[in-house]
Amino acid sequence: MSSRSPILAAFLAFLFAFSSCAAGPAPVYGFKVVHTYPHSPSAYCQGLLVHDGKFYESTGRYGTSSLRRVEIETGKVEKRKDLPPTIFAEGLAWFGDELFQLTWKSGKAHVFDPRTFRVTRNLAYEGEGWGLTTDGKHLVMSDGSSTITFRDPETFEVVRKIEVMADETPIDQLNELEWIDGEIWANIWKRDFLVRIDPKDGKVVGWVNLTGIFDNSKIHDPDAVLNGIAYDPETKRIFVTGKLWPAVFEIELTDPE
Ligand SMILES: [Ca+2]
Repeated sequence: MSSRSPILAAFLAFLFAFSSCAAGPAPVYGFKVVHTYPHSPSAYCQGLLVHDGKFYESTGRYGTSSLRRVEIETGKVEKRKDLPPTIFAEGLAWFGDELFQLTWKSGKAHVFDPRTFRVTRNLAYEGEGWGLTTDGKHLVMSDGSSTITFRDPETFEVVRKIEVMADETPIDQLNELEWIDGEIWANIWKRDFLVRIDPKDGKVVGWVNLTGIFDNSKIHDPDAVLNGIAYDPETKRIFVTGKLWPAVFEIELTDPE
């Protein structure tokens, strides 16, 4: 019995509660794995994206934080920049010709040249940094709460905020993010579900139940949880992984349960 079962049971009960709401619950999609690719088991994934057929990954924790470019098919780390041990790296987004990497509690985003991995500038923000993605116009950031913040990529100033709500309930602990076909998809810390969010108003429009995609009980680390979503708009492939997981899964959704 894995230690996360009680959490999962509570979350399923929470989802079930919505099914009795008059407004009707958001659909809960299933999944099938169409490909499994290797992933470095020492990569504590905090951010994952696809650009030009490669993964770009941000890994976290103090002492193991890095920025990586990874070959999708082999998991080979083609380029890597290790960050100082005082930095706990978080979400990652590609915007324009730059890579933006959050830090957890340093209040600072590093901006990298994606070719050299050199830091070209730093941006400041208040509060914690968790997940990051882009809608093509702004950077879209989570901070562990139920709020998602849209920011100007030039200045990092807040443009607008949404609160993620499933009917009347705020969904917090929003973690890694990905923009997929006009929606924001988010990991929720220590949950096996992805939440699909309408970026206009924060309304939850769906869930993806990834229960059973990987048995993380073999990794003796309570933080080795599902985290990391990447979408390749060119091939319409969706990838998910976890912190310290040895695999990245390419998934397709199946009809709602
Ligand atoms: Ca992502």
